[in-house]
Amino acid sequence: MESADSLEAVRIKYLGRKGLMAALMARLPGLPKEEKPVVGKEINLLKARIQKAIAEKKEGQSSGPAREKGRADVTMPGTWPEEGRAHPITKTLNEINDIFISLGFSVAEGPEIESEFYNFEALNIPLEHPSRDAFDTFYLKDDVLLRSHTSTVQIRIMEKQKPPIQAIMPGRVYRPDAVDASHSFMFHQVEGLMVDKNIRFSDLKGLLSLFTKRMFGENTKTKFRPSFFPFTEPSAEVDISCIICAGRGCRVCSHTGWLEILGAGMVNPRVFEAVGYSPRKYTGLAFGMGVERIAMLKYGISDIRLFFENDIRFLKQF
Ligand code: 2NL
Repeated sequence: MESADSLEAVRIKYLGRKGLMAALMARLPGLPKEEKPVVGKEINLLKARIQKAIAEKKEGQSSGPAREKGRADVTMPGTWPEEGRAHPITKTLNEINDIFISLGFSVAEGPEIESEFYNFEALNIPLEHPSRDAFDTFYLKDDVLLRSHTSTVQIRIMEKQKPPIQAIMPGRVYRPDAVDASHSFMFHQVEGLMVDKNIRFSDLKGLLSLFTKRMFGENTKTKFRPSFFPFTEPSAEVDISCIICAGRGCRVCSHTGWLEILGAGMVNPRVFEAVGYSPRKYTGLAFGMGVERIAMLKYGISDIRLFFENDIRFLKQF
């Protein structure tokens, strides 16, 4: 029974760089001219036979019932291939999508590179308006920029389709934020839009209360605070009762009992005008949330940068 080592010794003896076959080859130049090709061919044939014989021996060593040959310890733990999994942002995004899909929303996607019309003008954010600062994003050249919200996709849908519209738009967005534990120049957003006759603020409240309960648990309370967005009127910031302390007050909620999770409002009539809908005929609700923020709250992650560093020890935990 040959061991792998003795087989390797045989290989080196015959086929190695200084082996017997190489020595034969080295004598070729000394032969008469007409014999050279004949002998060279013979040597090559011989080499091939040796190679084949060694390969066959090797095969015999690794296959067959190794247990009987006494080489394998069957009590050793097996080896597994590393299993892949979804990134925590992808997981959270899928969860958000599934909730809205179950409520009859469709999912729409669009380009990350946009024009000023879709990113600003159509959303009632005029060139010189101060509210543009928060969204003023990365320009590739004049009038070509990375979108700062996925509302751009909603504008594209409204341009193409008539109400009723009920859709969510997940995707990457870009903002001029300095990176720290809770900010990133790139994050993922899910925006939602519902447009029809007689969509009311109560629909918005009902929809988002239902969403927060499905996402964070049945006992989650929802609170709407007045706010401002250029594309909605009225606008609200939406808080949920703290999922750590259930509203009693703790470090995570800065002892307020509440956590801010999304922005929302009724679609500003000027947005409808920009896409050619009649604001007298239709009303709409809209909302937007940062997926990273939702994932951080849900999984208790304290630094947004962990999502993008791709440290396998972090990613393995989800
Ligand atoms: C946020 C808050 C929000 C919207 C997004 C929207 C879109 C259209 C019309 C009106 Cl087409 N509104 N989207 C409304 C309110 C808030 O996002 O920045 N969350 C990360």
